[in-house]
Amino acid sequence: MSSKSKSAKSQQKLPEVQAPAAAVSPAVLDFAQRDSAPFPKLTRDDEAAMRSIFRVLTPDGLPIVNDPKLENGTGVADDDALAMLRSMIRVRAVDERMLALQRQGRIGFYGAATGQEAATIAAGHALELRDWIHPALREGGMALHRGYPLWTYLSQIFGNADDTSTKGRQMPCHYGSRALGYVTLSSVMATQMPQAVGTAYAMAMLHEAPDRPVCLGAIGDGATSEGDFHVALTFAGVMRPKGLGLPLLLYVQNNQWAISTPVEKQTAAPSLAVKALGYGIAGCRVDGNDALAVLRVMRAAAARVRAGGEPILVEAVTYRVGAHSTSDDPSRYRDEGITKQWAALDPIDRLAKYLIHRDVLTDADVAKLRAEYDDEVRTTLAEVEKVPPPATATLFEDVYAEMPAHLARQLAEVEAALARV
Ligand SMILES: Cc1ncc(C[n+]2csc(CCOP(=O)(O)OP(=O)(O)O)c2C)c(N)n1
Ligand SMILES: [Mg+2]
Repeated sequence: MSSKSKSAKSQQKLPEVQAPAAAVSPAVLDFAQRDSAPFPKLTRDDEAAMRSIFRVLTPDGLPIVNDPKLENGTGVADDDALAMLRSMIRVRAVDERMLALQRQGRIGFYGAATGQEAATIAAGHALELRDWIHPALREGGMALHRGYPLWTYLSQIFGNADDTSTKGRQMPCHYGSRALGYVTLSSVMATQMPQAVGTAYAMAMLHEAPDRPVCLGAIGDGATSEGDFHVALTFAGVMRPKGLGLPLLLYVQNNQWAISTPVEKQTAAPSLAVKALGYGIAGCRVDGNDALAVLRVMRAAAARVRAGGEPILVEAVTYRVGAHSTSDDPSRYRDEGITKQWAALDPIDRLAKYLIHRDVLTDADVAKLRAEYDDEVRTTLAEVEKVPPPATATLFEDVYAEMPAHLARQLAEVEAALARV
């Protein structure tokens, strides 16, 4: 560029452009301003519950439901709300740290539940320890909430010698614990549903109503398009062990995206819960960013199926604020301006504001909790990273009761090769 045109350009007066205020997306507005629907009846006749959304708190954490017949007016004890908040903050701390670690090349993969902590933790909190969970990718926090040690959780991500659940043979996030009734995650979408039907059937055969262990099968919105979802709902509708309903909770975290496919492309149905109707079982929708609402619905649903009632499909409406996984870049297929609007409906802030409103916590207490869990993750991580990989022999174990000669030979070859490097 010549110096003449340069100076002409610099003298040019640029028009003052006012950045337009980000328009609030109609979907976000509709979600944020929705009134709470009445508490769902959890029967197959309650069609309204399959379209409208039950919630207890406003997006600012103020109670919408204030029923003098209920504990605290909301139906949730402060201890329960606090226990959930703690786990939600802890999961956020783990997720944030794991995302950073993957970017630094220290772990290979991670799937965060950012923005979905209420949907995950409150559903887990509604269960008893003897209940079973068949989780999908966003439910790792349920395992932590049940007592899965952070050490083992992080070891599974590294696939090190302390990865007692998968012995370094699985991708990160595939935690599992027999003791905690937390079945190892299967990556294959929707497999959780028929498996959960089977586990619920077993619970019904082994235990008597009204006190049966319950099984929760969890999937995402995208998995509702898989054949397994429909297979499971068919069985859930017709299998009646001992003449009773299955102790089964089918739980769908509708985070509105299945990697790059939005939920509108997944189905033309007015909700995912309404799909239960076609199979003759109960369904309902709950605000998945409202821990109190999720807890109340899931507790009522668990009590009902425990006692012998019909199985229930619960759709928790939430939003995947982050990427699908560390292998994904959502800015390539969605408007991240809208994501920011969903992020403003953060479930952790909402529950924290409620507890501050109730004088259970102060702002400083919440900040302290965040710092405490951040610290726990950092210090545990520093030690877990020092744990060596699993022993070479574990590559060849657990298929046969006794290692056959050809595998023993291969193990010896691998060990000899490793000794040379
Ligand atoms: C049967 C099958 N098809 C495709 C995939 C690849 N895949 C992994 S996660 C995913 C999207 C899952 O979306 P959703 O069910 O909404 O759950 P979310 O990840 O949003 O929690 C896909 C397509 C898979 N794991 N299994
Ligand atoms: Mg999804």
